[in-house]
Amino acid sequence: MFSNVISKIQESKNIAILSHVMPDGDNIGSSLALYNVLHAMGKYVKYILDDDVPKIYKFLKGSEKVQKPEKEEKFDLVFVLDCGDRERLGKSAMYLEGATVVVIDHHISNKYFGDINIVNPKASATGELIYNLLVEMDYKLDIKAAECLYTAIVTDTGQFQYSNTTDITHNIAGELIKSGVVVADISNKVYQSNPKGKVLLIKEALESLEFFNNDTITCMALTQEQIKETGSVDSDTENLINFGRDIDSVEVAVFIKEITKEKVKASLRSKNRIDVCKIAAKFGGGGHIRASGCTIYGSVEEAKKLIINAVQQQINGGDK
Ligand SMILES: [Mn+2]
Repeated sequence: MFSNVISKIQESKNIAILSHVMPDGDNIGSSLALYNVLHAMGKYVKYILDDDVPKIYKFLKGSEKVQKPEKEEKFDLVFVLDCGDRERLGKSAMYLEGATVVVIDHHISNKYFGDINIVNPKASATGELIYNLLVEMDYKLDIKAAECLYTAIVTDTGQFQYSNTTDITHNIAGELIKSGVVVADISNKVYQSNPKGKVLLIKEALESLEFFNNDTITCMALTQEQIKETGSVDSDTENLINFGRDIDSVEVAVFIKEITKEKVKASLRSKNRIDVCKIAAKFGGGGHIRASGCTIYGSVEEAKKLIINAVQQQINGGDK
């Protein structure tokens, strides 16, 4: 599956790894795993990301080496991981030019914008695909790279709870544990290390919770002012949407985050039957069947109306 990619790695001297803005555990974990391996192989490699690495992922090896897309530089080979659309790369997209681009991803909405595209929507996380790549490279995983991949998988599967979790996911997790990963240690660092500001933000998010359509839809919204006042950072909003989804009557949860007064990021999660990727696509976004997102140009209130309407139509129209 990866023979093309492996020969490209062998041929290349300057390699960059890029991923989407507003990073999560999967794109950081899979990118850092690949970064550490290529670095250990003696390659000149840079991991470039528009945003800061969220605090909870800073224990991962190599996180201190992540660079911002500030300097113009040419690379022979550019990996784009966990990112379905070049628009989601933000400023980092400038490094695609002139390079052989390898896209490795599991988003069903992937636009195949690379020269080589390894896209498998059945993979629970891009971390699974990077694991497969390393196996095919005959690379013996050390604990540090294994921790990166385990973090990628545990976060993108919602701690092995989402429907994307398969026997393959668990087999890979098992192999990573064999390589030295201590499960309780990762849980402690990723899930039991909330900064105070994040908890205050959870309080604000719950305060904003609204129910629609006979309690089958929830919506929460946060403004930049709330993020600032609670002393939290943008990435602290990751997963807050789960509070709205994890209610017995709810099928779809919506989470709206103000980016500016005229621009918001909307996230969608569904539980059993609604394809939220279709809803996000109506607004130019994408993602997975059970987890998607889009950007809407408008105020929080305007975006809320638009999205709730679209979700309501999907739920009531029988259109899955
Ligand atoms: Mn992912």
